[in-house]
Amino acid sequence: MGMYRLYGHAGWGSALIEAQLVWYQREFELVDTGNLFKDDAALSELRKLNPAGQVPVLVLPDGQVMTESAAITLWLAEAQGSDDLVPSPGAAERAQFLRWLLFIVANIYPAYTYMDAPERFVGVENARAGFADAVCDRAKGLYLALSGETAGPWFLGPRFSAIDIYICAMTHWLPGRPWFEENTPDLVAIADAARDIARFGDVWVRNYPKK
Ligand SMILES: N[C@@H](CCC(=O)N[C@@H](CS)C(=O)NCC(=O)O)C(=O)O
Repeated sequence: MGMYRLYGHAGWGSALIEAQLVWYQREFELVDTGNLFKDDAALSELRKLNPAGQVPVLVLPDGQVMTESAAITLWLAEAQGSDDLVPSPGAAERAQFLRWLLFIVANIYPAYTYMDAPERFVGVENARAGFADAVCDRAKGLYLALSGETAGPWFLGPRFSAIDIYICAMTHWLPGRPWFEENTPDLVAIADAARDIARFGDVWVRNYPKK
């Protein structure tokens, strides 16, 4: 089998896919895009692969380009013939897995597009901070909803899944670890436990040196 090529940046959404490739013990080349918010040339270059100008981008061994972390998550499980991270069709956890995976990428994840770079969306300079705060409040509400659905010890119950990988990565992002600790301790517990899984090697430390 050929090699995967993952475009990303330490700590960003590429960590979601990096963790899965490591889990599946697949060889991959990591291409650092740099900071897409600061480097316009890097952003234009990445847009040739992903029109949204975002990571993760995964080039498959046959040269096809894949984007969208949830699509990649589902595809990798199929390609591996594994239900380790994605409950198979017919599994009891399948419906809730799909529901909350899509909830995360369709509802929570876009908040970062807006709050990470409010200047792209709000022309009036002194309205930007308020806009970013409002988007962050929306994300907080959605994280609280996610937290309310946590079965424990993992999101879906006794069974680890890719949703726990999302929770691990995203609890290192805004609104910041202190907020997650105070408001969604169950998500933080999942993140800490995921970081301790030896099979992930140094993925978490590489992307998030500090909890
Ligand atoms: N829907 C996408 C979202 C990806 C995304 O928002 N990636 C962020 C990094 S965490 C990004 O590349 N942002 C750069 C930008 O928006 O310019 C997915 O699930 O893969």
